Amino acid sequence: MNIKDQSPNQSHAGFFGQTSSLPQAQLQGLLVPWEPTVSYGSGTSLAPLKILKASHQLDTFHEHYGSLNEDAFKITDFTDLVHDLQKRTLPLARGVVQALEQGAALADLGIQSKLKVIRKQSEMLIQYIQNWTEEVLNADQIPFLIGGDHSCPLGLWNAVFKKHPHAGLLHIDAHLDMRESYEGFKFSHASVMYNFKKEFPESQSLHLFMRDFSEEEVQRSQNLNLNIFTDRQIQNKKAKMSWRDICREWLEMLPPKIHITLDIDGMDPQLAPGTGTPVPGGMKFQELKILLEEIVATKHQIVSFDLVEVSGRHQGDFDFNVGARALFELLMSCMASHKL
Ligand SMILES: [Mn+2]
Repeated sequence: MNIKDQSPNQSHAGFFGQTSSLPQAQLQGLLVPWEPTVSYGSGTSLAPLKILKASHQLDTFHEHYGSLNEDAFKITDFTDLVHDLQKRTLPLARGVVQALEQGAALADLGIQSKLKVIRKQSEMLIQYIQNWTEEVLNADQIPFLIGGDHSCPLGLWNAVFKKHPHAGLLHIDAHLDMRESYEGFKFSHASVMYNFKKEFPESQSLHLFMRDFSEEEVQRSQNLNLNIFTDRQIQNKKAKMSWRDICREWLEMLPPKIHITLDIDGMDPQLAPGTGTPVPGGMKFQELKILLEEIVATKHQIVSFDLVEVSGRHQGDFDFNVGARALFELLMSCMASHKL
């Protein structure tokens, strides 16, 4: 008899009711509640622990993959370190944004000195995450990250693509994140893809459900050979083809090893109303599940993944419920792609 079939999870339990985890677990996750430069809404720094709480409500039996193997994953909390770094960046970032909104110039010395401190703190965090990821990869384990905003996973990507230079990046998002900087922030969530492509210009990448971007971002993307499918293009495709066939077509464009970065605002905002920069349109939850299933079915391997921008600015915990379910799908398909 399955105990969890009859009683709720204990409140202090880990993700998905995990009561203990093995240090040598095959999948190693990191909670990074970082949002140093958040632009519109705020609250994604609360996400990791709220997703954790919401994950207790899930049934860990998956219709397609079977039961979650609790011994196969371990999640490390980076909250203390992140909060230490963020204590300095948040007031400075607010100061910069307020000054810019009041018409100050970006070149203003006061603004530049604040930006310099924020950049330093961001670089420290990126380096920490990169070091952690390298350790995980050196132990032949599989890293994943729960943000936080979209600037969080850059250190993880750096380590993963150094280890797997021929991996592909699957990017689900409403935004291209190809700004050179945003509001002066070099390591902004809106610049993460630009920073990545600068480091790994040859990497193959697929960008799905894009629907909010600037002309400069599009031009920059064309120069760097990004495979972009906008929400509009996807809706047109869906009128002619089954979703599974569309997924198969995309997966043929990607190498065998894949990193997945899921910005929750790539999904339909009805699923994530509290995210920082919601945009109408986007991916249905069932479409995410099928895409992940097809990754496994076509024998691609998920070498790492991240889930970012989950937030609940308004009320209730629906955003975190969806976040926990998206995390569950990512975990299960990642494990299945490694036959765990
Ligand atoms: Mn986004």
